[in-house]
Amino acid sequence: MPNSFSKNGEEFKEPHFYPNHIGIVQMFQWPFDFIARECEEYLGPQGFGGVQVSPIFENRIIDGRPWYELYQPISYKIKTRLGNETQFRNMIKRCNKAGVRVYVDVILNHMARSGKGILKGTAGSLAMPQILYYPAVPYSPSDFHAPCNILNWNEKTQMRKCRLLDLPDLNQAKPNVRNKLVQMLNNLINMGVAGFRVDASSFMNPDDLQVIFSRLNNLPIEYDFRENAKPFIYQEAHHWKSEYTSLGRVIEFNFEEVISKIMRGGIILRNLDNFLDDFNLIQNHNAVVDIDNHDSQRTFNYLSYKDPIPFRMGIAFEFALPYGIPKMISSFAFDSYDESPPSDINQNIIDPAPRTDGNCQVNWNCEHRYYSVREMLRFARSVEMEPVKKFFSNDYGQFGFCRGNKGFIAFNPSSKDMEIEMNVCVPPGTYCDIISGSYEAENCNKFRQDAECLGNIITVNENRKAIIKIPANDSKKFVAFYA
Ligand code: LAG
Ligand code: CA
Repeated sequence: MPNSFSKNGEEFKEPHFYPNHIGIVQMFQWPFDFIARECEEYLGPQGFGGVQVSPIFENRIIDGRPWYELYQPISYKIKTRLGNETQFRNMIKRCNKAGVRVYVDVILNHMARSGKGILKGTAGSLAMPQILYYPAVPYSPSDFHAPCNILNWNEKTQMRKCRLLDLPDLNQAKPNVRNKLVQMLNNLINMGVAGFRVDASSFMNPDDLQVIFSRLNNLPIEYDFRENAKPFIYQEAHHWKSEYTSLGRVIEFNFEEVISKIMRGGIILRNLDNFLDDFNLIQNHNAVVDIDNHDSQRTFNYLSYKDPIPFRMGIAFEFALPYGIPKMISSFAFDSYDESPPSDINQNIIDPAPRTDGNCQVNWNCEHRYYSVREMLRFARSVEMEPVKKFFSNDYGQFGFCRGNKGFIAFNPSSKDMEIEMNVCVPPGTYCDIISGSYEAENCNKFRQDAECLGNIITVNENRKAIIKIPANDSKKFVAFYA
């Protein structure tokens, strides 16, 4: 068979969503069983494209069980607080059956750091990080780079060969390391996983990654992947992005910052014509975007569940803009960086199961169940590939735009009332603003029926113009409707 590996990694840039599905939800720290149920009960029926599962492999147990212990692998056995291999396989089956793809957050850069003496992982395997022995893989000292710390974050070689946060750094140029990583990834592909978020990509040499990715299997056709389809790859690369866009997609982190500034009124969006250049964003077909993720939630003061109004505006803008693959996090509430996901006294993670009022169990945020998210998903699916047109903005930073003649959205991030007659592109008639609709309970179970409009009615005249009214003190601060 000819080597089908292309120079631009295009075969790794397809998310393989089922038809009429869109977007990825990072189910941060959700156990497999509960993700499976959520795929069936909510994510599939609402048209979400896929879920990103937190790291799945046996990890070092850290006192207090901080969420980040999952980022310290000890072996490639699937057994952690999120569940075991049987549960993992079951989740893949059920999510796919519900029309939702599964992507796994994989750690190829490092292994667990040392603790007190010999470590015992969540699957019972032993490891001796001080002397670089991980017998359950197995890895031994020659599989790692010589120990050094990253001191200068602008120095590429150091970044890639020294330790990130003191974590023993795998040498991906070694045949044994490559074999183990390829085997582990192929094993997941054979189980029906649709792709990977590659953790800490900029801490690895892109040439090594390219070799590893080129050895990945095709996705199995039993799960309705087309023939010769390759896994979707999106890399966590904050540095030297352009070196990674030829391998797969890259998460465009500048997007988070830009959107938080726009929605908090710190930047006025003048137009969308040069959006990518203006804000230094990578090309559309290379990008995965989000408003926040588990790191930025804790590290930066960007938008998150903690800032409800602009956060919802940000997600809406993300889904309304035809840029990259949209991703969002479904997270848990926290006060301190280290906090464990909601757990019981036996340290088992608590079922987020939505209660009868539609809200999730205490401290599970369930952002993916926000009413406005659900409606924006429908908006995005109904405007399909239509281009942005008739962008409008003013000196207050109020703005709006159409998606072809199919949909219109407007935002008022400012502290000034907005009442403007705009060209909204859709045919004359009356439309339902999907955002002002009652929020009964925030994550309510009540779905908008096609016949009823819970929100404001917008009247579009013969010239395709309508009055768009968003008071400064509006509880949502944006308006959207579609034909
Ligand atoms: C990532 N991207 O490159 C993840 O998105 C990020 O969440 C991971 O760090 C990091 N790479 C390594 O996979 C997380 C936590 C860190 C945590 C690390 C390892 O954000 O805080 O470090 O996982 O568990 C923790 C301590 C450090 C300590 C380290 C080693 O916070 O102080 O040096 O463990 O013991
Ligand atoms: Ca490295």
